[in-house]
Amino acid sequence: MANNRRHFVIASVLIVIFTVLVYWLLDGVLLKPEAAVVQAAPIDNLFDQHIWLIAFLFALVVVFMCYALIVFRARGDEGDGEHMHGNTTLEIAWTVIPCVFVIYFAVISTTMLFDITRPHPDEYVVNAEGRQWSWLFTYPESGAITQELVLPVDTPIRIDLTSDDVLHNFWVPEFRVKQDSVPGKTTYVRFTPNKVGEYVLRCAELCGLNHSGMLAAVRVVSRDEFDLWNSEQIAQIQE
Ligand SMILES: [Cu+2]
Repeated sequence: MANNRRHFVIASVLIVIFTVLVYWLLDGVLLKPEAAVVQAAPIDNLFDQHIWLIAFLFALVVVFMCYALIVFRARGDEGDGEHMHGNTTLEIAWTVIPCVFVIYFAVISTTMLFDITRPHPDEYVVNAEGRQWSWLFTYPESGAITQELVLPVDTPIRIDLTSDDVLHNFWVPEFRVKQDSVPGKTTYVRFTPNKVGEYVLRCAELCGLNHSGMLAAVRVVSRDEFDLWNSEQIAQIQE
């Protein structure tokens, strides 16, 4: 019995060490692009919690397996080991513990989804139409039509998405959020850019031959620069 406890203590310590190591490796490999919207913080936090859980589950399986293979290997004895039938405590544990994790992640994911998709009273609206294989942006406020998406920083944005043909998907990796554009209906994606910069909008729904080339420039600019750009667009329309 004391020996069993010793094996569990050693395996548990190894699991903790291995979990931290796997998390560190995954965190280094899965480099997220820089975050450029307010909504990125809770999304990245959720990613992070998932990566911890993935690292722990991987460590749990691999450490127990390797430990058993090495420590309990048969030394010259090739007969079957002792058979074990049913263990109620173990079965309850491996049912309840994963359930708790699933419920926990369901609750925090749903809460976050409601939180980041909630309408904002002062949101600035831009229409984006996806078509094989380009994007077209319309600014309802000014009537401007562009191929580049220009947005003011620190302003809640709502993009109303439509499609001219097949399914497309609005995705700027730095903005984290993602939304399909669906023929025949309007879908919405909301975010608040908080970093001035140049980004690339990529279609993230396989939409045909040139899907990978379905890109558009996204420019997040200061409020003043946006107002200037906006008045230039209005002047062009009036010409
Ligand atoms: Cu596509």
